[in-house]
Amino acid sequence: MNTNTKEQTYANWPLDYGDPNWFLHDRFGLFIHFGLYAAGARHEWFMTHEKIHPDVYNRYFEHFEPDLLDARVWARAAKNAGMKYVVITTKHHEGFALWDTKLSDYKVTNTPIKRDLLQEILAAFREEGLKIGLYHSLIDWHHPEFPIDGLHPQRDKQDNTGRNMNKYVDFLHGQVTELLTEYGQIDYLWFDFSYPHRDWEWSKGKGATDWKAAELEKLVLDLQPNILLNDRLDLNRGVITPEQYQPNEPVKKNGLPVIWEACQTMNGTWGYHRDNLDWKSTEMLLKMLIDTISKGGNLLMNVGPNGRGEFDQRSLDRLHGIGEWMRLHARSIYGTTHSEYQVPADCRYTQKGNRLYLHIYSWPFRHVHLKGLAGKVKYAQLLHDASEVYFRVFDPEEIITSTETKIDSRSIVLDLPVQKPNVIVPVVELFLED
Ligand code: JFZ
Repeated sequence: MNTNTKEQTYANWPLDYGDPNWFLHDRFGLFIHFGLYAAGARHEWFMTHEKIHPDVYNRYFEHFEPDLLDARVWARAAKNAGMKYVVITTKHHEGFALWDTKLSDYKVTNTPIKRDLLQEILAAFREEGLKIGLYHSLIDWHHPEFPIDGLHPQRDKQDNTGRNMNKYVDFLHGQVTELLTEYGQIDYLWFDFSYPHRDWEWSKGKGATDWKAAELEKLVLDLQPNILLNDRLDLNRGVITPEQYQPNEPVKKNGLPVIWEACQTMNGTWGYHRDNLDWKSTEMLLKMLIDTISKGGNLLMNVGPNGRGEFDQRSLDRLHGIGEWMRLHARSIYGTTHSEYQVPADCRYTQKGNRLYLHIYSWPFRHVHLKGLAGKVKYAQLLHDASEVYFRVFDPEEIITSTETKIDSRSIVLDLPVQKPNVIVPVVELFLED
């Protein structure tokens, strides 16, 4: 018998990729961008924004000493916010390694802090039961073999004499091998990023061929067969990663659903940015989380710790607010997904089997009409306090058709209190007939 007939469930998930079920269940992760750019404190791209030469950028290396970094505090903050996995930058475009790599001197153990911070961080998050993801930059603005292109800090030179991409690729594959052999089980690898379509005339953007991406992917799967991969290797597979925008509807490809994960900042930048004031409110961030799940995706929410190794108070406040909500509403998030029911205005549905969750973004005056649910709801309650919500079903014979009230015969109408409950986004849990 041919056992090899299993079909793909998701358009972007090859059968030889790891089992994504934990990821689809867990829904909510913490992204951490931490590197030398924390000290510059003005966006993780400032090395190239300001065209800084590695010799000058070295000052951040020489002064990198996040002495207050207690990874257990980070891990607890994530866990209390309801996050179930973490994705931490091992190396960003600046090229600095947050672990004790043997392939370069440009690493955390050669800075004043001297410690292998990656090891501490992974241990602490595992201790709190979170799954582990690594962000790894394909781009490297420090490595002397990495060919200069239009994104590179030294782009004004327009000269690649002495730079050999093959040598850089060996280094890239070598560092990935270290990360996947010396740091225990890695659940998710988040490569960043490919830009093959960019063209500056004197240079082109880099993509799958440049990274030897198919080879790299095979290496990763050989070393860690259960690992999940994102889509930024330019191989047209893996978790799709909308960045700093929310898809408008559930994401599909060739008629099949896809696995996707929005990544979002709290203030528009990924690395710590001292003077940036573009902070989203806790309410906006929470609504982004719910919105993502209602469209069948995951949310990876970023914190950029500061140069002392602490989460900024503004980030902590937001994580805390989300955590308060998650404590009471976790079951409308974990294991849920998009619902096919037509959602009323200013609301989002999530669904898990016969539990349907109505998230009310804008509190209405006493009634919400839910289409297509007549005869299908056994019981309804507010989720945060398990208080019953009355609802009425209208028999088609008894439809009220005065000019004021026209009720769709297939709808139910919820009776809500006038006062909005004291939670950021109230949720009505609807128990559907089996
Ligand atoms: C990338 C990184 O450059 C950024 O610093 C951060 O780590 C984010 C999560 O991922 O963001 C991108 C990716 C692609 C482009 C720009 C930013 N692009 O194609 O211009």
